[in-house]
Amino acid sequence: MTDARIARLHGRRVWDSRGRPTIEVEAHLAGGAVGRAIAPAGASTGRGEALDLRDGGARFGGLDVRLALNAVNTTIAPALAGLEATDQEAVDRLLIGLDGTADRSRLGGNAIVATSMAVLHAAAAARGEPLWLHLSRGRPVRTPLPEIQIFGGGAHADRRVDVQDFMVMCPAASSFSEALDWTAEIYRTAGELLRKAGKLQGVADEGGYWPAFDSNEEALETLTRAIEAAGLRPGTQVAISLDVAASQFGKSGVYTLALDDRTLDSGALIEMLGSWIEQYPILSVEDPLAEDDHAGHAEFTRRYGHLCQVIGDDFLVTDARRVHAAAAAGEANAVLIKPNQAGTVTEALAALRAGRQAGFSTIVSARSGESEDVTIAHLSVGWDAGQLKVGSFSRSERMAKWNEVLRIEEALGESAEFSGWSALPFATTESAAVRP
Ligand code: 2PG
Ligand code: MG
Repeated sequence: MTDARIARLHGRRVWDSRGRPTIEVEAHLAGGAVGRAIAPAGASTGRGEALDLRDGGARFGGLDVRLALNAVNTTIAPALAGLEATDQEAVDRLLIGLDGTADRSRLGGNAIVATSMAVLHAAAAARGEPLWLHLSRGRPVRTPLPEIQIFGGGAHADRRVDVQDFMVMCPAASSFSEALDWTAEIYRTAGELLRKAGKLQGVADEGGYWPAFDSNEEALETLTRAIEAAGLRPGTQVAISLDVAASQFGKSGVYTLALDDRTLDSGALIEMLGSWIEQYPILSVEDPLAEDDHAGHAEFTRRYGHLCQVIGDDFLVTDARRVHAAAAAGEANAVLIKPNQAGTVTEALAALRAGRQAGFSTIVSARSGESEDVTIAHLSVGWDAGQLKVGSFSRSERMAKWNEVLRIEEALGESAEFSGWSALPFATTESAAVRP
């Protein structure tokens, strides 16, 4: 291993997949190793997330990042100089202390996460290892089950449909690459169905089709038909995964579905989602209720947690303490892991470990604002998360992550084990088969 002490950090402003400014950090180590990472950005954010610091004012719609960039180059860089890049916990502890706020609003969650991930990359480079291998520390790993968006909605498609993500998972595929093959056919077929119906309006923020559906349920019907038209069996081979992102259309137990022209209380929303679970091959539901609706989450998990994965995203914000609390209260059975929600790599790993300890499934996830950065592809394998959610099957900021996992799968060679059904411990092919 070359000398892994941090010699120099450099922050620069780059642009994300929405054409908005973001932070890239380069970490240069004493022995010559270099690591680089770019901060992603959410659109449907949870209240408990690390703050994405933006300048405000008129420039770029208030989204410029000069304050956060300045924090990297003038506050963070000198403070980290001389630290061992391989001691990620010490680096992240220092970053957290340097910021000193609960929501990372002084230096900016974007400045902090880009630095934390850049140091991680540099440490792997100093060891001469690919990042996934550096993270696995010799433990066995699996390639993740991908959750891939086919239709976009919610905050990512100007609320064209209320539900944010209509995704597919291919747990019966024999490998990660086969799961992508199947998804490619479904994505293409879904596009054809929409085009023929005159309902295709381009693609949403994460590359899924921006659909002109007349109801939320029409998306589920169309997706099920697309799976069949692609020659695959809904339920036994390919399952549907939803990100309801309910905080976007509900709070204090009142939910307004604009497309369906309905206002529901928690109980009625649970009923509606439950009827979808009974009618369609849904094996995963993210944020079924709003982030403030603990009782709703508990009720939904009690009723449907044996049939599907109940993921906390905005609800758990990649926070180990919230994961422990939700597990104790039976409010979820899976946790989304977003490094920029937690703030640092160490905190994201702590949330993943908390989930694993509680028997939750774990899903490493991208944000709606992304870039060519592929760190999360490596985290999903190196941490053996079991699942990876990146958005759709188009647009290069999404494909970069899928393609990176293909490279990792190839590097793993014969020993590459695909997580497949093992990522969904509650589901058996039999339990999925009883549904249409
Ligand atoms: C989510 C993410 C990614 P955003 O809600 O899971 O789909 O969206 O990055 O906008 O929070
Ligand atoms: Mg979400």
